[in-house]
Amino acid sequence: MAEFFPNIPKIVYEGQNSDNPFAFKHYNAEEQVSGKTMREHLKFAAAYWHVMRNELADPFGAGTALMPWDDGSETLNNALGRVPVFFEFLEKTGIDYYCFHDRDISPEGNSLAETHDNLAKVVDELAGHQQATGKKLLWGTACLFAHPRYAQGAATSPSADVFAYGASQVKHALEATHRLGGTGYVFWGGREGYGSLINTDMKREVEHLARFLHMAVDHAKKIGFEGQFFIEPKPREPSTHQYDSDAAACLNFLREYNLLEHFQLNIETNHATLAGHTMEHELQVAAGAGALGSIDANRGDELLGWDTDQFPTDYYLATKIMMEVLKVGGFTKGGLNFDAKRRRESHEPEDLFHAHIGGMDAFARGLKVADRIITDGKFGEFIATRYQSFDSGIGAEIEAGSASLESLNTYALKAKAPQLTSGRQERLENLLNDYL
Ligand code: XUL
Ligand code: CO
Repeated sequence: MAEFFPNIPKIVYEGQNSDNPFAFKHYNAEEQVSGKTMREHLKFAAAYWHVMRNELADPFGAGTALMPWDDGSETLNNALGRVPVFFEFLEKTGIDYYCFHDRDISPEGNSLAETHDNLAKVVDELAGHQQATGKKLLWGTACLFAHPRYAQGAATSPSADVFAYGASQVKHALEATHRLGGTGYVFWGGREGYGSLINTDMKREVEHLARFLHMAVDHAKKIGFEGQFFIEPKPREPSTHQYDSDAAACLNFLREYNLLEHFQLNIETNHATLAGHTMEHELQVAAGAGALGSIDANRGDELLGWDTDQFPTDYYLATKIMMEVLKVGGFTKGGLNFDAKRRRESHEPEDLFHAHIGGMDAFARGLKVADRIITDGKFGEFIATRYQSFDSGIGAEIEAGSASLESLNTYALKAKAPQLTSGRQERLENLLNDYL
């Protein structure tokens, strides 16, 4: 069998003292961390769009990525030829899962029917490689934002024909995900928003989006797809405002349109920061509604203000993320998808490996530290103590709903003036440093 990355060995764990750049320093797939292997905790996935399709162009210049296996054409043959390359990548990195958009894996045809046909053929090829390697699909999605027909949205387009076209694409992408045993299906509404309100009926567009998602839920039932639906929040880019702008907006939308029982959130770090939130904030908002489902792992750059999708190599970030994941009991149908791309300057195939090795090691380290922090219980105890006035007496009455303004007025008039207790933020920041 041809090797597409002949100079890259299978990446194995060598431990922290290794100076081999093609080895893991922290990710040891079979190592147990509180009752589960690292592989089971982390559920790493590679993004087909970044690994196989990202040419590393930016708004100022053409792509730089060297992809000797790719002839650059939008043909079915070229699409089929990428599949073994991707599976060699998964094998060598030891990444167990992957994610795709329909248009990453297969090209548009001359008609919609031909487009669907192309998809089915590549899905067959993927199924064969999954079978041979044991690799699994984490989630699939439909690309409803790249083609010019979706310039004004898909489910929120002012054109009903575009809506129908998008629906047709989702039908097939959902069936493809089902056929490949995907445990999830994602909606990221890249252009489901507006460029300007001057030409937009926002209320109508949001209602259309809800209709669209209900149709997907109904179709999943019909075909027996039991995977989890996810919405992936992002505030803007490419739209000026995206309706799924952050976790709170998504949850409100899902509740308003009776979709909450069918959806969880796929939270992406760089989207959180674009929304003006930390990743921990977005994860906690999702977790609070029982909707923390999956993660798109990456990071932004504080000096650039856009979705740079860099690889997550920051130990603090990975630790904070894994604390939230452990607190909800781990992933079920979701996982950690590297929705991350190399810099335009890192254009050689081996850079794909350095990038994923760094991300996997950061999350492995984050997992171990998060587990120690949670097991030690110091942060948990501090927070529990901080709120202990609600555990009994008047606080318990407030939480139980048995207090009123009247009863609290009577209480407050008799009670001593409230005393401030320190929040100890700096002390706790020092404590976090002790773990890292
Ligand atoms: C875009 C983004 C998408 C989604 C899938 O910012 O994150 O790649 O993850 O459509
Ligand atoms: Co993403």
